Amino acid sequence: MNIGITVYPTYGGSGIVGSELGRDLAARGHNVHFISSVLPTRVTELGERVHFHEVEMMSYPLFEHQPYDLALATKMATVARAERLDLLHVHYAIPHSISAILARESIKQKRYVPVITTLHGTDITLVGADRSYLPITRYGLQQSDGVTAVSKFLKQATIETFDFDEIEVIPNFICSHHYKRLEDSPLHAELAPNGEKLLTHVSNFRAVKRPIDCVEILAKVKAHGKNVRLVMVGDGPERSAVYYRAEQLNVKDDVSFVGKQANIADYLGVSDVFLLPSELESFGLAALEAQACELPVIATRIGGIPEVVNDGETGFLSDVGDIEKMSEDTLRLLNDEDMRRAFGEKGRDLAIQRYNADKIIPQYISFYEKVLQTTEGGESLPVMNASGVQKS
Ligand code: GMT
Repeated sequence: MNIGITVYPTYGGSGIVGSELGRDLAARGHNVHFISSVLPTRVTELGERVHFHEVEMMSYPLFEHQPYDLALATKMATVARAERLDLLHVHYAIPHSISAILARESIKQKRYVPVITTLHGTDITLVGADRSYLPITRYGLQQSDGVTAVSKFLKQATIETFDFDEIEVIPNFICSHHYKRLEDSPLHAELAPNGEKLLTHVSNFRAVKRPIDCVEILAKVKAHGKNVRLVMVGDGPERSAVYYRAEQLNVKDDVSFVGKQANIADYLGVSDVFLLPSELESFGLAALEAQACELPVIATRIGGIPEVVNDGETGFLSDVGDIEKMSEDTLRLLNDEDMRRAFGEKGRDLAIQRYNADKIIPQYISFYEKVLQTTEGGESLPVMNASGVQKS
């Protein structure tokens, strides 16, 4: 298949999922065309089957804000025709599904290019549910040729907010070869020079992730005399507030802010406990990546997290903001190495059994096939099997 993929290229889990999906589809023999403002961060190599089309923005004095959505729609339409795309798969509803629908409509006299929208989280729960975006988000859902959501929670949230239920749940995924425990990595000695245990948090430091709670937990754990450091991976709007709180709590020197990292698995692989105290998480890709690296997860019991983390088996779940319990649970794990390891092993087993790429990518391919079969023009297109071989 020739597949157009659009993601937010620099920020967040939806971009990671869309990029890794594209890379995996290319490895299975499909042609993937990324269409976005810059090359998505996880797309490190272009090649025979992985292409990038930059959205070009014209600046004009009359435009108070440049109309990215329209420029994206134009690029999608141009690429769809030039590369004979079979479908456009967009990640995050706003504005990507609207741009894709516009692109589809603008060229449908020539050929019909179906639009598949994958819902990731705040596109439904925060942005889409806001009154200013709700009607256009509903329109995007209704007009897409297929809609997927990354968790059962998100599907239910979409039904409740938008009264729209034609949604296939296809969860986030990991590559089990890439995410694993790393014994003897030099990074461990760098982050824990005095043999400290490492608590790690990975996010884009938005308020919804509550990264300040991580330093609160660190301070409480340290107050119990634990030799521990906190590794904060990522960057975003809350970073300076986190730093400030660490100073106030007198734990600033026990925190490593390592910024955005291309290879998160390097950090997860050398850590001991993962912290995800989010206010809302439709799935919790970071928790899945941590579990794949044998890290027990301390997280909140919200959104799709209970679908990913088994409370009392692969981590511990708490109410949002319950720093006391999250600190106690972290201490339980740090005080009991056998428990920490057992949780880690179970977490990796769960990640591989339920969420390995080998299981999830074929679900996307089957979904594409289903959409192509039910949309105009789909019958004449070659359909590949999961290995990239054309079906007869
Ligand atoms: O919805 C968002 O906040 C954006 C998105 C992102 O780009 O970071 O995150 C969501 O998508 C991830 C990948 O599907 C999920 O694993 C995250 O749980 C989800 N974030 C939230 O729901 C806050």
